[in-house]
Amino acid sequence: MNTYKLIHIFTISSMLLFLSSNTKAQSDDYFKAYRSEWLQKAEKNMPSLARSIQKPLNIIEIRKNPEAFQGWKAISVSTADSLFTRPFNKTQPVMIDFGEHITGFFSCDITPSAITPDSPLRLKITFGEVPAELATPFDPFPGGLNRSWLQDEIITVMHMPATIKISRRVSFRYLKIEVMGNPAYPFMISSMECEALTSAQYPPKPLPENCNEMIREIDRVGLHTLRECMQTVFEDGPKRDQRLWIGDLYLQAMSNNYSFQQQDLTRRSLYLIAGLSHPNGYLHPCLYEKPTPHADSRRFLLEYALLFNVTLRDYLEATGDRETALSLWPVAKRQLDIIDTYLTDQGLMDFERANQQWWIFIDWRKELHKEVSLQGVSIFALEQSYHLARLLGKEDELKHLPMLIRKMKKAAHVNYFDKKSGLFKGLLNPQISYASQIWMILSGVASREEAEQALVALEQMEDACKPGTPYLYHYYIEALIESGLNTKAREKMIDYWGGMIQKGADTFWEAYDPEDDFLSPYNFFPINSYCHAWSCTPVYFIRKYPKIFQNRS
Ligand code: RAM
Repeated sequence: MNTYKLIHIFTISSMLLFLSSNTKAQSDDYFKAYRSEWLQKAEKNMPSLARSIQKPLNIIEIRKNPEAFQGWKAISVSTADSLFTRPFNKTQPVMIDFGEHITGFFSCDITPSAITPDSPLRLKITFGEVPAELATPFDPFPGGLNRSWLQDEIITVMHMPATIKISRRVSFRYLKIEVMGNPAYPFMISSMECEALTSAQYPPKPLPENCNEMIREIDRVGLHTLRECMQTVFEDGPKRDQRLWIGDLYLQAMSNNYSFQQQDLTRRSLYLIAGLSHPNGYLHPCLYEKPTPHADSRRFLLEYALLFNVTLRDYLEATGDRETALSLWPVAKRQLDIIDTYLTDQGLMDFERANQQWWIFIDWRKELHKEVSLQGVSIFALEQSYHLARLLGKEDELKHLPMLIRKMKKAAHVNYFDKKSGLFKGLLNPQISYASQIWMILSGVASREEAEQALVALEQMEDACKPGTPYLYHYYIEALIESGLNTKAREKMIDYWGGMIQKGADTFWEAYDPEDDFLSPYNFFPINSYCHAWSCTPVYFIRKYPKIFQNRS
């Protein structure tokens, strides 16, 4: 059984236990007084979607190439127009490149040619964000998520001419059309288009001319990634899961602050999350908008609930919108009770108990041990929440926090810092991971000197547990900057996100390991999302730190 399924079953059962005990104690609705107002505000902040018509660019072949990302390369063979004037070749699939990643509704016109059609026409259309999705057989399906996320659609055309509209919203750059069965008549695909959607309205100012070429490319692809994920909420990925996740929102919102500044979208997302919280007041990690907004109540994710507070603080600083921040302050305050529940007298988070009752995510790397990260992310959230309280004049409500933060930092240092190696490691598992060092730095447990040493030492450790997603890599870059390792932050960004570009990315990916093109949290790489919200943050770094990222070298 793959890790995703295991996590899933495990979290559902422990969650049910946790929820039932919690709801019994708190049978009333914690936010009864506010809920409907929050949901109304979410509705009021619904952004409009900008629509544009995108046309196909080229007919392509997808050829095997061991040098190419996942072993497949798209090669243009002619312009797309040539498809529209000739009878469709029934034996060979046709593959088309739209030239860039698009999210929207696809349609095409089918016309008979010469002989009267004597039977329905059946076509299979497969949409792919990357070339390998069109070249890899989907069945038998080995993945850990539902196969239905894969974008292959079968359509039956009863009469011609006809306009075919694929009813599901698709997310793709490439598509493949195959004729199914054996129609005894020629036909033509006389046109095709995609109505592309995004709520990102105002493109940010371009980077200065003299900015390094690769950084400009990273910024362009990052903006495109973010733009595609900006729909009527911040989605995690327009192909999959098309959902609002708090952890993704945190990174999207901060990148949005430095780019599109579409603040109604952040406001809507924050209000939705609050309005759909569990009756016990804790936040569900993700939610769906359709048919009507509802939360995914199967799983709770500990650090995502806490990251709501950090997102709210960022939002307040970026917008000065005290009204929203004050309205949502009770939510932020409630999330801090999660930390209290698992805090030992010593000032450490009780990892084993928390890990039984919550999903602690940190990264998709399955070997990762998360004890130290949990302590770090909890301290980080407490600090940020206190900062939020100060901005709102609410610090009196959190009087105990400064002392608690000091205690937790001290406990972390005493228990997790290994003086000999200069690295942080857990009590339950001696694993050295990037995640542990990152969270000990971002929480301020490591001194500046220790932080710098730990990050440098990590690189010498071949067997350190490395990030498997741009999500954790974001925090890595943040930790490098925090430790004064600016040049390294820049180099690492160019290596990692530039690495995706060199492998052909025109939007950034959900999972990426430079050494393993097939890494998939779901046991089947075609179901990975290749335009994924949490990977857009170079947009934030490049614009927030122009001195580090916007020079020529
Ligand atoms: C996946 C999605 C999402 C992420 C969660 C934890 O299902 O990729 O982006 O936030 O995992």
